[in-house]
Amino acid sequence: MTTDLNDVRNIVILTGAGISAESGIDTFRGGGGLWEKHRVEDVATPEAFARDPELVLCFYDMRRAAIQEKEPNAAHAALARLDAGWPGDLLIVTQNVDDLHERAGARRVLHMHGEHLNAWCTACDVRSPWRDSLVDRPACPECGERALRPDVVWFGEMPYQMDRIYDAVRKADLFVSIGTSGAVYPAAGLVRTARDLGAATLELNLEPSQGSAWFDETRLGPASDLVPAWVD
Ligand code: BV8
Repeated sequence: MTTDLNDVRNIVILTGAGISAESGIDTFRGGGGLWEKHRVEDVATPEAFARDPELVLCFYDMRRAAIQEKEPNAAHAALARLDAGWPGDLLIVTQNVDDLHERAGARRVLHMHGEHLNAWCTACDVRSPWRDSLVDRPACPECGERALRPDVVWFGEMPYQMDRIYDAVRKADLFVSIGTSGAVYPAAGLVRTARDLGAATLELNLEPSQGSAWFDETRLGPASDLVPAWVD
C-alpha cells in the first residue's frame, strides 16, 4: 500500500496530544504528562465530576487557560496547508480539545473528544463558546441555570460524531496518525478499520505507539519535523 500523497485521493488524519506538545501543551502519558499529575478516574469521568466537581472544574480551568496562551506549531500549519489545497476528501479527526488546528487555518477538523473552548449546559443541553473559568459555576448564557460543564468527552462517554468519522474512514485511501499513543478507544481502533477496508496507513510519532504494528509505515521524530516533510 502506498502512503505517498501523489497516489491517494481521500485522507483521514487522526491527531493526538503529541501534535500540540511542541506548542507547549502537556500530553497525557509520558514524562510529566497530565495523567501523571492527576489520575484519570479523578478528573476525566462523569463519576469524578459528580464526586468532586470543584477538582474537575479546576483541572479543566487550568488547561483551558493554558491553551489560550499557546500557538500552533509547524505541524498544525502544515496540515492547514494540506487541507487548504487538497482536492479530494480530507478530514482531520482530532482527539485534542485545543483549538490549534483551527488557529493554524485548518477547516476540515472534527473534535471527537470535544473542545476546551466550549461549555455544555447539562440543564438545557446547549453548547456555548467559553473561555473563562467554570469552577464558580457561572450561569448558562442560554437558560441561566448554573449547570455548565466542560464540553469534553470523558471516559465512559461516547465520542462525538463517530458515524461521520467511520464514513470518512470507509472512503479513505490513506489513514495517517500523528502524535497519539494509541491508548484510548475507539480512536485507537480507527487504524485497524482503515486497514481492513484497504487504506494505506502511516504513523508519524515521537516513539512507537501501542498500535504501531497496524501501520504500513511508521516515521519517528517530532511532529514539527515529520508533518511538514510529509506534506510539502
Ligand atoms: C467510549 C477527555 C463507549 C478530554 C479523553 C474498547 C473500545 C471502546 C472503549 C474502550 C475500549 N477499551 C476501553 C475503553 C474505554 C475507554 C478507553 O479507551 N480506555 C483506555 C484508557 C483503555 N474509552 C472511552 O471511555 C471512550 N468512550 O468508549 O464510550 C460508549 C459506548 C456507548 C455509549 C456510551 C459510551 C472515551 C474516550 C475519551 C476519553 N477522553 N480526554 C480531555 O481531558 O482532554 S482521552 C485523552 O486521551 C485525550 O482526549 C487524548 O486525546 C486521548 C489520547 O491520548 P493521546 O492524544 O494519544 O496523548 P498521549 O499523551 O497518550 O500520547 C501522546 C503521544 O504523542 C505519545 O505517543 C508521544 O510519544 C507522542 N508525542 C509526544 N511529543 C511528540 C509526540 N509525537 C510527535 N511529536 C512530538 N513532539
